[in-house]
Amino acid sequence: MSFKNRSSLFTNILGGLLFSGVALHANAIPFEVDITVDNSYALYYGTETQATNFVGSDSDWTTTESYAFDLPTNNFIYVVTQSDIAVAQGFLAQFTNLLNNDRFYSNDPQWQVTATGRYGFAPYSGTTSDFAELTSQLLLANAGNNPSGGWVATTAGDGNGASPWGLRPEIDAAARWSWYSSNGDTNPTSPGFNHDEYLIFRIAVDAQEVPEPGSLLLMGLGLLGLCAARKRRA
Ligand SMILES: [Ca+2]
Ligand SMILES: [Ca+2]
Ligand SMILES: [Ca+2]
Repeated sequence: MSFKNRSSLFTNILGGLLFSGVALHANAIPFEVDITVDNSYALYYGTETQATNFVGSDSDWTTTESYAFDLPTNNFIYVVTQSDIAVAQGFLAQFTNLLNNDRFYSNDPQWQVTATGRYGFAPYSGTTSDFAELTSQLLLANAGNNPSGGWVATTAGDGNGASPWGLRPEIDAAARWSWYSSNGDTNPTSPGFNHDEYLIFRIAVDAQEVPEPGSLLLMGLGLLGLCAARKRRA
């Protein structure tokens, strides 16, 4: 390959990196979610003030569901949960950013939770009335006007593998079952108890999760430098 062709090759690589970097930065992050909840959940995402998308739901803690979706940057992931108020309850999940394989769990300290006090009214179907229910509860939580006094820290319980659930094999052993504690219980995942359910967990995923155009530019310049160095040696 002549230097001229090699130069244009690296110019194309640089252009491709810059183009993809800008495009990714502007749009969304592809996520894979592996999740189960004792006893039931629905997964949504949206803005800070509105649920906009329903991803899925389930009511069997023995099965782990897997979902893939593109999360618009600066959106929130919302997990609605409710238990049967018997034996134990918990939220166990892992979230993988498919751009860079970064992974966080249901016990990540950046999660927040809010308690609605609306046991039996969890929006589990993604219907129009469910979006209205969830959005109205987001607004109450944002105003601090609900049983938990707004958004508070989650409380991590036992790790994946603990009794009574045993290991959920599709989820890393590092993940922990988490819940909201309404009564000071330092491990609210047992015994069965209504901690002002239903609950809403949320986490913000900001643009810093996405490779920055600046770092891609540096990578591209590095490739050009490598090309120039090779030419000098030849
Ligand atoms: Ca399940
Ligand atoms: Ca239970
Ligand atoms: Ca306990």
